[in-house]
Amino acid sequence: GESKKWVLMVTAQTPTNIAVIKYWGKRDETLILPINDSISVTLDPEHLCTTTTVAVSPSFESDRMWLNGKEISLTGSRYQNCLREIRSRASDVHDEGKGAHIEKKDWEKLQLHIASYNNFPTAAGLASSAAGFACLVFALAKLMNVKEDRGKLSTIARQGSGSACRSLFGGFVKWIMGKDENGSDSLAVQLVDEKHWDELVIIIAVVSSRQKETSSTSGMRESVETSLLLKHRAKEIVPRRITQMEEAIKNCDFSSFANLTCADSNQFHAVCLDTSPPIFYMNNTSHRIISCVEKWNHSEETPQVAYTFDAGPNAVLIARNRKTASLLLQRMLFYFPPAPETDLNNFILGDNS
Ligand code: 2P0
Repeated sequence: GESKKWVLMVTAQTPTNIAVIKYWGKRDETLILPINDSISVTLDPEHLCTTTTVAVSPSFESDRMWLNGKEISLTGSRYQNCLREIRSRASDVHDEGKGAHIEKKDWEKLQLHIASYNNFPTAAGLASSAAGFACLVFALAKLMNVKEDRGKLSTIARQGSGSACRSLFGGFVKWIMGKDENGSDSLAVQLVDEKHWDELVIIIAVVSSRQKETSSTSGMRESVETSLLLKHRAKEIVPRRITQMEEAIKNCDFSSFANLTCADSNQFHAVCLDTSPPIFYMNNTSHRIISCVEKWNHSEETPQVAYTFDAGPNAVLIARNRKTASLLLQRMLFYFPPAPETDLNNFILGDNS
């Protein structure tokens, strides 16, 4: 096309996901291939999501990206790998209204502008990179008329951030570690959709919205290098847990689901302690939340709430139903009364350290 006036745009919204069987450790750092399968639940799109707009125009001079309104560099290999993989699968796009006619080969030369927003704190252990790369890859695939299924797109999102591959699907999702050296079979599959187990209520207790000290990427590298517990976990523990978790999810068996989720979170943090030097993601408040939930669960006939913690101190609490969720909130507010002058968008627990 001669006209430099047109701009084509696509906007997508992608929720983050929370692992109930954790991914921790890579066997290939460039392709981002994990040492074990993992299972996650994708949150509702209204909460904890990324919104990304991707635009293409002949008037753009270079690929550029803004994250939460601030320009960031796209030179990192993770962005470059995602952009290259998507561009190589682009198809013709014709927009008569705008006079835009893009042929497959044009996509190599056309430059992109990308604007992305998180509606939650970045890098506070709330998996912003998961929603971010999933959304970026999904939006670019739409813009460039990429004709691949979501499983294939998940292998591209994976190269941006491992956990991102799981955010391409709703409901419960498994990231299969795969066997190939090139990563083609390391992809996400949906186990059940979001309607399958809709009584569950997920509450995120923001213990601290500060940035974490050890990034997941370097943390898991150090664990792979130094933790014997991680080797044992990946080989002997996780495979069985994956099978049991799939069964629990299929049967909506909350008791089994909660036991597996809590045990796997605790083992992940034990691996962090087993790393040299040790990594501390949870703080005192996190530990108090665990005690509180454990006491409650043991005082009932069957578990009421599951907890899980990622690479940060914030608690993800999964209640078996709405009634339990309301009791859980009451308990949390009693034991951790909100400090004055807190950000009312978040539910911030007492000890804001
Ligand atoms: C997970 N986490 O399964 C685990 C549990 C944190 C604890 O995936 O290096 O940001 O980009 O692949 O995906 C966080 O790690 O790391 C993560 P990279 P990622 O959700």
